[in-house]
Amino acid sequence: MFHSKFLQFTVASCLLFATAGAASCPKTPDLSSFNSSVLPDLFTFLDGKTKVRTLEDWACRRAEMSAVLQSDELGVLPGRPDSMSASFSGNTLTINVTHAGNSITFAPTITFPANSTGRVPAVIGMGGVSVPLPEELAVIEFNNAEFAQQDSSPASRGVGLFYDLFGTDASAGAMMAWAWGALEVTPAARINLERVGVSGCSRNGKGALVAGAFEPRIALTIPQESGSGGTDSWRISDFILSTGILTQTASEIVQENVWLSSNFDQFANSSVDRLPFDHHSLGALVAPRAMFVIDNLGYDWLGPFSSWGAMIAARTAWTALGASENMGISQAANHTHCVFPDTQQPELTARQDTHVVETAGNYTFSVPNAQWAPWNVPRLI
Ligand code: MCU
Repeated sequence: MFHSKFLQFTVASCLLFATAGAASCPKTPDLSSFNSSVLPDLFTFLDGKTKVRTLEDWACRRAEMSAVLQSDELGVLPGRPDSMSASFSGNTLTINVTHAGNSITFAPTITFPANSTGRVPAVIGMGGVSVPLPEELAVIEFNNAEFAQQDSSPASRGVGLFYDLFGTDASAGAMMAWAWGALEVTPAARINLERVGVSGCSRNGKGALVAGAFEPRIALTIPQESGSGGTDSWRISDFILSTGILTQTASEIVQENVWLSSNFDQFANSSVDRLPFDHHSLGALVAPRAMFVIDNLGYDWLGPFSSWGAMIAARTAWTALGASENMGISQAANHTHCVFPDTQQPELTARQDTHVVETAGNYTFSVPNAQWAPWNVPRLI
């Protein structure tokens, strides 16, 4: 049953974190010799010495992480297009976008709740939604693969509507392209823009996380079984593989698909320790907005232990911001990939109701926080 707290976290209070006063932020140094075998400290700037102590510091640190994630891994998120128009007919929202002389049209479907009137909260389905949703929500089906193809690497590189608009040499990998497109959808009539969530599973769960991380208008992010390139840590996944458990790593993922910018290849093909971030940093960009991470313990390839380590580390951002109740992680026992199990329903419902879930399910690994995230968590005010 739907309760009003679902997606109640309004975006207005998050805008502080969306932009940082670059002038007063510590300068990011040359990072060409950066190397860290543990997850980089969320609360120390990349100059290696300046600590994050205040909310203003966090806005700067958040901007720093966003910048390096874009430059080294995901590619650049473009700004708003030159012009855009949208019309809604039947269940179809037709969006025309023009930028730098290029035009595209795409047409997500929006299913409104029966008999709904006025503005309603919505969830953007990144390639569809595979978690049960309260019936009071509208569902926006975003065809992410049309926006940026994800069939194979390198053939899918630069293919799709995003690249028709911004050029085939745009640095954005497919996930960043989806993040851009997903939010062009939300001006739709009758959507309550302060109550928009995003969800997707597996490869589309990776995309849901990136959209939630980079779009401050998203109030609730639900990455489901997103694995490597999603909620997993590059470093922890490499470690797991080194123990003989077949887990997807950075060096494999860049061969498989084009979810990431080609700028990432240099790190994936040498050492992920050179990355001045990991996916706890990506997760932390969502804070303090709501996030519910859903994992499946049944597939080593998806690295659920890596996800747990990264997301527990990411969660320190919510703790520092006094919003830990907005971030939950749930790992269920083995079940078919992307088939949401009944066992997680109470947690999802609780999440939807109150944003409070943190459950390890049948998890058997210990969480080596001290090893991977050896930092103190400040309380930022
Ligand atoms: C979990 O996401 C991916 C995974 O990264 C790929 O290696 C695998 O091939 O496909 C997964 C997926 O999207 O399954 C639907």
